[in-house]
Amino acid sequence: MCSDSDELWPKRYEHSRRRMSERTLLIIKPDCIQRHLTGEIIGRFERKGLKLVAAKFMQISEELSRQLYAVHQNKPFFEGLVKSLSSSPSLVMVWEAEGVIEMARKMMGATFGYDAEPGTIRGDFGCSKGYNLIHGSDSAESAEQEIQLFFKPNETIDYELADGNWLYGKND
Ligand code: RTP
Ligand code: MG
Repeated sequence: MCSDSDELWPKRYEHSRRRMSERTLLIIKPDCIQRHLTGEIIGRFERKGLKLVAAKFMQISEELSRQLYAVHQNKPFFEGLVKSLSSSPSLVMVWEAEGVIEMARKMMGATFGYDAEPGTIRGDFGCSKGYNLIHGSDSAESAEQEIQLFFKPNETIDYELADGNWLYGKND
C-alpha cells in the first residue's frame, strides 16, 4: 500500500538534495594541525550535519597562499600571512550544505581569537591575530574561485548522505 506522502516522497527528496548544492572551501591551517585540533574542528562540521565532498592534506606553497589571499596583497600583514600558511601542512577541504558558507563562517567566529565568541572555533581555541586555526570562504564567488585553486572538478565527490532526510526533513 502506498500513502499520499509515500508517492510524494521522491519529489521531496530530490528537492532537498538540490537545495544542498552550496559549497565552501575550509582550510585547517598549520597552527591547528600542529596543535592537534584537526579532529576536534572537523568533528564540529560533521556533527552540524555538513557534507564533506573533498579533502587534501598538503603543504600549501607560497605561490598558492598568495593566490588564496590575493585580496589582502596590499595589507601590511600579507607577507606574514603567506609565510605562516605555507610554513607547515594544512588540511584543505570542501564542505557542502544549503547555506554552508555563512554557517561555516559563524562556526569559525570573528577573525581574531581574542574577539571571537566562546562556542566558535576561533573563540574556543585561539587568542591571537594570525594564528586563527581555520580559513573559510566568505562569499559564493570566493568559494567558487578558492575551490578551483585547490581541486580539479573530478576531485570533489557527489554522493548522498545516508541521514540526509533526518537532517533536512522529508517535508522541506
Ligand atoms: P580567513 O580568510 O583566513 O578565513 O579569515 P577572515 O576572512 O576571518 O579574515 P581576513 O580579513 O580575510 O584575513 C585573512 C587572514 O589574515 C590574517 N590577518 N592578520 N595581523 C592582522 O591584522 C591580520 N588581519 C588578518 C588572519 O590569519 C586572517 O585569517
Ligand atoms: Mg577572509
